[in-house]
Amino acid sequence: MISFRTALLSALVALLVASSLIGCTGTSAPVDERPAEAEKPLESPSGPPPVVQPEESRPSPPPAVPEPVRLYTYEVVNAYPHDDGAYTQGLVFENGFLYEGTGLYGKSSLRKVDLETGNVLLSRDLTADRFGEGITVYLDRIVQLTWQSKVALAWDKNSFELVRELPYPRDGWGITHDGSRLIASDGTSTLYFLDTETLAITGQVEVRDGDTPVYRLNELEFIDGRVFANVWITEKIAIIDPGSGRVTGWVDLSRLLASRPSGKPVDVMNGIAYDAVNKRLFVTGKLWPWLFEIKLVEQGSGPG
Ligand SMILES: [Ca+2]
Repeated sequence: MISFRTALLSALVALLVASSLIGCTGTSAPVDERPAEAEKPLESPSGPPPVVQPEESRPSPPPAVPEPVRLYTYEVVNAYPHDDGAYTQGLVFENGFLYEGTGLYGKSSLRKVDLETGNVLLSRDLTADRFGEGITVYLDRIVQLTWQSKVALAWDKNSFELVRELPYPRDGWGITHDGSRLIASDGTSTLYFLDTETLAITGQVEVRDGDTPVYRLNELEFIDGRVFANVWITEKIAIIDPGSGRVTGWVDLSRLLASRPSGKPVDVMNGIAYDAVNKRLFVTGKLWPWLFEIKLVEQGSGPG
């Protein structure tokens, strides 16, 4: 009897021991209940500062909604005579005068023009093998691009003497400046930022309206932090954020010249100038008989 009870106890003990062993080695060990911190890798002393919250606990930022593209039409404030033989490729207003660069082989020039009368006060012709393009006035120099001669011209602003020629290894279309950099177009969707002395490229940006590149950027004007660009061969001006290349607005200048027909053949709209002192915006075109002062009128906005 005793030996039977002993055997029964031994069996029970063995059963308990076995059960205990299964509990210790079972696959149901509560791994998932470990504190979350135990899962984190140790942060190195040079890791992120402790004030940075984990991504999961930060409030969600609002979804990025692109700023809508503003759409403008115009009002004509003034119309001034413009030489209808001037194939306008560059236009600038400074200190009461217009500066204009004209194109075509054998007809290209640099001009200083009286706004009110359109009279040419001073001019220099380019050699017949050079097709003049955009101009910008920077300090005491006027920089004038040529279309495909791979050279840019630096003129003295006051005497119109040619100071020097600079290599320019791209097509020249439009040029302006933002106070510290020249900004140029070459007929593509790219704006190039150039050193003011050497014209070497210091940066560039692709111009896009939403996701769509905007090609054929032509005459340029820097106005209040934005680059205004004629888009060849349209009657539209793109307003561009030079930091991102994003088009922030469009100006539709349809029917501008039709309001004052001349009966003579004209070419496309080209030429934007800005009187920063009196906040006057001027536009004209190639062979246009008029130069217009316009005011932008916001019409609404389109998708960003
Ligand atoms: Ca201009």
